[in-house]
Amino acid sequence: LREEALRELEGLDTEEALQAWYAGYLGRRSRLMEAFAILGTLPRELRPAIGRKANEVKEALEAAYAARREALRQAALRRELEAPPLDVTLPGRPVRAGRLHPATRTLREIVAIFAEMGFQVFTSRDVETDEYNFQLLNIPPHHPARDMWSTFYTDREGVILRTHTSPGQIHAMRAFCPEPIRVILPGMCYRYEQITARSEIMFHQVEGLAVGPGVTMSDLKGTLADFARRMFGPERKVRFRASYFPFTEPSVEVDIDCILCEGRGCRVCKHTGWLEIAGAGMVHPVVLQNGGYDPRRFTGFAFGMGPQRITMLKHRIDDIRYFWANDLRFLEQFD
Ligand code: FA5
Repeated sequence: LREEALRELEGLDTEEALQAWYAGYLGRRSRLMEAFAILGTLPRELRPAIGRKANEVKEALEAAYAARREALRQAALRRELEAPPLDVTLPGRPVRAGRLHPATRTLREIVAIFAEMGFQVFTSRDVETDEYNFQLLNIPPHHPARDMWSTFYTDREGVILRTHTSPGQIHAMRAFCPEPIRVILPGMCYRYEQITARSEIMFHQVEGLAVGPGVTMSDLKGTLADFARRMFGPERKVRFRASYFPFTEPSVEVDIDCILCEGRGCRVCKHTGWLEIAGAGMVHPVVLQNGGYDPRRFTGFAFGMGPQRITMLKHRIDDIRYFWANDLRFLEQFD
């Protein structure tokens, strides 16, 4: 047994093989251990000699096992030391830099343009009350204009997700009153709508609000025309169409002329050649009053634009669903 075990041990060169060898020759079920187990059943006079012999074999195998194990460890160490050294001058793996989401980039661009015109950013909450989202904006319960905004309601009575950034107008007025105001309010809005290539259930809006003595409709037109030219280039035409919002009077919708050029040909986008970018108007006297201002002394203008649609126009994106789809093939195009 001893000869056989030692011969086998000589040829082993991995840790796993060594373990298997140990279990086979020195483990609880090995032949050697069986010899110890049956020692008590042997005739009394044979026991000391056989016991001694078995112990000798056990000690010899254990010593050989330890020596072989140490030899293997030394060999592994030698191999490691002889291997070529790590070249610390090799170029490292490139770190993939992140980039801003196209929606964030447009928001920042819009904020920067309005900042140049003297507007500061005012932030307002996403989870609103019915009172701020509708009633204080001159839209009482059961007013038919509520149909313009399909609303996400919550379990809490009167608590909703804002359908537009306009409730921020009331928050801003109440924060600034009686001082004049020139703010923009960027933020996410939520509508329970059919998702299509042009409409999402969540999208950004940038609200604008200016309140002061003698603010007029021409201030509104000048501000938005100037914005459009800074954002889309000096040749861009801006069109104001009469419209209706309960919180502005008069109300308008703002379009810019829209020409798409691809390859050799240019075409007007949509059929009319105009693309709507915002709703706007003069702040309704009731809304001014709800914000704390005396409508006989103060007037104001407000607008609400959709930066996703503006980004689509600027980068010729034909489907709004790309924005929140987290598809890197889309996102990586905006460097
Ligand atoms: C409003 O939400 C008014 N609060 C805007 C306003 C503010 C008018 C201040 C007067 C004074 P409207 O529902 O039209 O209006 O939305 C404004 C803009 O938000 C739209 O022009 C569009 O660009 C964007 N928008 C509206 N619905 C969606 C949608 N489902 N997906 C993406 N963008 C949208």
